[in-house]
Amino acid sequence: MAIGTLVLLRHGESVWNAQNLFTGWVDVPLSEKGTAEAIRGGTLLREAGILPDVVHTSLQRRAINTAHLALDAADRAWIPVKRDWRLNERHYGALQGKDKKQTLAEFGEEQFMLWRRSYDVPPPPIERGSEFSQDADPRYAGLGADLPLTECLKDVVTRLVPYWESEIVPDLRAGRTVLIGAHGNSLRALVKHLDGISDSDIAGLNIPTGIPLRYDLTEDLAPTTPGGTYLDPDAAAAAISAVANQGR
Ligand code: DG2
Repeated sequence: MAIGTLVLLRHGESVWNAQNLFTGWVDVPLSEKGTAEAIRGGTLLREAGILPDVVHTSLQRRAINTAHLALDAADRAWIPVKRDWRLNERHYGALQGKDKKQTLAEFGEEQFMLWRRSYDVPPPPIERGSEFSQDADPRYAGLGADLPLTECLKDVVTRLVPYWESEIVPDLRAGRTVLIGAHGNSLRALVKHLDGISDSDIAGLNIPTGIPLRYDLTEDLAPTTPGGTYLDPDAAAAAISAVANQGR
């Protein structure tokens, strides 16, 4: 028997996605296109008859605002919200603020893809106090030694799964429909966990902006449909290949 429905929503296009810059923990806003994608995501939820009862987001405005715009479009802006840094995007270390195309040209395909998609090779750490570091950001003041200076996907799995288990699974077990507003790589980490994707195969998985991905889960938290179901599969397929080809 299925327990509650889970919907994963990567934020709409951000202004740095539009400029092809590595973003990570830098708190950039949505672009105009991203705002429209978020509203469209909510319309898709409404049309599918999916009514979230609770929303979990990262601490980053592109995910917070996308979830809000989507819920507003679905007439669910009033539901309870939980936010946590464990849903944040992967910290992109010293690559934060760098142009993806220039990085590819400077370091070559192999290194570029190791940094972007390998499971366990983090980019070089960001320098404390540098322009795109978060060490003076008050929202992370309580993190202490947990504040990352860089992360690989494995690090994201390590910090995200405890939040999944302690905060999100109880909502699902209570029969709630849960919306998660998060990011390309934090959602890749969650999908890896849900679908049991291997460390090497996860390199080939990309998540498009603004298109809700629905999962129905069994009692033992296995997806009834492996990989879930995008609410607009054609748009998702096109957007997935655009993400895969970023930097080229
Ligand atoms: C992107 C993902 O994260 O980039 O940090 O640049 O989802 O928060 O826009 P998001 C970033 P890639 O790993 O796909 O290059």
